[in-house]
This record gives sequence, C-alpha cells and structure tokens, in this order.
Amino acid sequence: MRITVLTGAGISAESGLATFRASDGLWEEHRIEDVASPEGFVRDPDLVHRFYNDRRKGAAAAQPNAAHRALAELAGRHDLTLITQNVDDLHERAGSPDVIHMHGSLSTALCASCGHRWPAPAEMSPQTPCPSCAALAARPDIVWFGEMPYHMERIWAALEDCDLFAAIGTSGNVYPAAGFAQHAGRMGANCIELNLQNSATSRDFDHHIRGPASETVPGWVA
Ligand code: BV8
Repeated sequence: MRITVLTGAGISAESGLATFRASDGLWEEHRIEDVASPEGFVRDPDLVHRFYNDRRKGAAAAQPNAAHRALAELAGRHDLTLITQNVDDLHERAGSPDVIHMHGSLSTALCASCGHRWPAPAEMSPQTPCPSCAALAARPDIVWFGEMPYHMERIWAALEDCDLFAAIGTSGNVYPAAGFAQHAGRMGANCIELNLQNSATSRDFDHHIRGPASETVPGWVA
C-alpha cells in the first residue's frame, strides 16, 4: 500500500516545541507572519535571525517522540512518502530515511546571493558569510509566506499516487499544504486526520483519529 503522510507542528508539540497556534502566532510579541516573511527579513534581518536561532536551539534540545518513531518504523514496512511542514529535524533523528521538508529546515543555511546551501551554524546573523561566495547574504533555509514551497513536483506526485493520505498535527491553515487532503481524495486516496481537535480542513478527510500524536500515531501504524 502506498502511503503519503503530511505532518505539522502538532507532531512536535509533545517534544516541547511550541506550535504556531499555541503561541497565538506570536514570538516575543512579534506576529510570526511578520517574522517568517521576506519583507520581515529585509526590514529587520537581525530580528529574523534571532527568531530562527531561538528555534534552532529549541529543536536541538528537543527529542523525537513516539509519533516520530512510529513513522520511522512505518517507512520500513510500507511505501511511505513523508512530507513535513516542520523545520525541525525530529523526523530524521527518529530514523525516518527520507523526509521532504516543504517549508525548509533549520539545519541548513542558504545564501541569498549565490544560492549555496550549507549546514546552518547554531547562531546566524547578518554578518554570517557565505562559505562559497563570501557574500554577507546568509538567510535561514526556510520557506516564508509568499515564497514557493520546496519539492512541490514530488509532493503532487505522491498525493496522486497514494492509496492512503494521513495528515498529523496540522491546523490546515496554510496553503498549499492545507489543500493536500482534498487533492489526494480527488485522486482516490482514503484520507485520515490525526489531531487533538478539528482542523480547518477536517471536512476533507474520511476518518478522524482524535488525541495526542504520541498516542494516536503508534496505534495507527500498528
Ligand atoms: C505560497 C516556515 C505561492 C516558517 C511556514 C489566502 C488563501 C490561500 C492561501 C493564501 C492566502 N493568502 C496567502 C496565501 C498563501 C500562504 C498562506 O497559506 N497563508 C495563510 C496564512 C492563509 N501560503 C504561502 O505563502 C506559501 N507559499 O503560497 O506560495 C507561490 C506560488 C508561486 C511562486 C511563489 C509563491 C508558503 C507558506 C509557508 C510559510 N512557512 N513555515 C517557520 O516555520 O518559521 S508556515 C508554518 O505555519 C508551518 O510550516 C505550518 O505550515 C504553518 C503552521 O501550521 P501547522 O503546522 O498546522 O501548525 P499549527 O500550530 O497551525 O497547528 C498545530 C496543529 O497541531 C493544530 O491543529 C493542533 O490541534 C494540533 N496539535 C497540537 N498538539 C498536538 C496536536 N495534534 C496531535 N497531537 C498533539 N500533541
């Protein structure tokens, strides 16, 4: 059976990483849309680097939970495509072999001048030079609002080919990810939503499993 899974911030909540909704979309009284945006980066690159340095530190201190581990184990038994909206590396550290980070990753830095990518240092700043072209144009390798998510061709193919689509811990507020269940369902997939509560797109799913991911995901993959 071909399975495509999409995860959101809710799968990392029990690892101690705040979700966007839980933080009321705020970080240090800044609206996340203002920080996680190209305009926000141009306006105040130091603030945006601090925001991601903070999250990079939090992610490094967090541990994968039973939900991350259950998905890693599932990859060993089924044809699984794992797509995440999350920028942490908890899926990789739980053992998932191939994680599609559609919104980028805290683990890499990107040079806005030459496009070079390299392992992100713990602390980035506007003074972080690109190791390839030496320009002071380093940015977090994150997809901000208004930017094109990564790996979309591969993602559309996985949505169109799968027999089962599962969304775990996502509020269904951000597109194009929020439209994935509808797309997969139209192409014949059975869609299941694992979440604490209803999301903005619960109507797009055939089944709903309610509860914390660290309990529901291991039960679902068993
Ligand atoms: C694009 C990286 C086009 C940053 C992120 C109007 C209509 C439709 C679309 C738009 C529109 N206006 C603008 C748009 C487009 C926009 C968008 O969708 N805006 C929204 C606000 C309306 N989208 C974009 O800009 C995207 N790009 O459209 O590009 C384009 C086309 C061509 C060329 C160029 C461009 C890019 C969006 C990416 C933004 N970057 N992340 C960072 O992380 O710092 S988004 C970020 O927020 C996350 O990645 C994630 O996607 C989103 C948060 O969502 P969730 O992961 O769902 O987290 P949330 O906190 O919301 O929910 C947590 C859930 O977990 C809840 O349901 C909760 O119940 C559950 N939960 C909690 N605890 C648990 C749990 N579940 C289980 N167990 C638990 N323990």
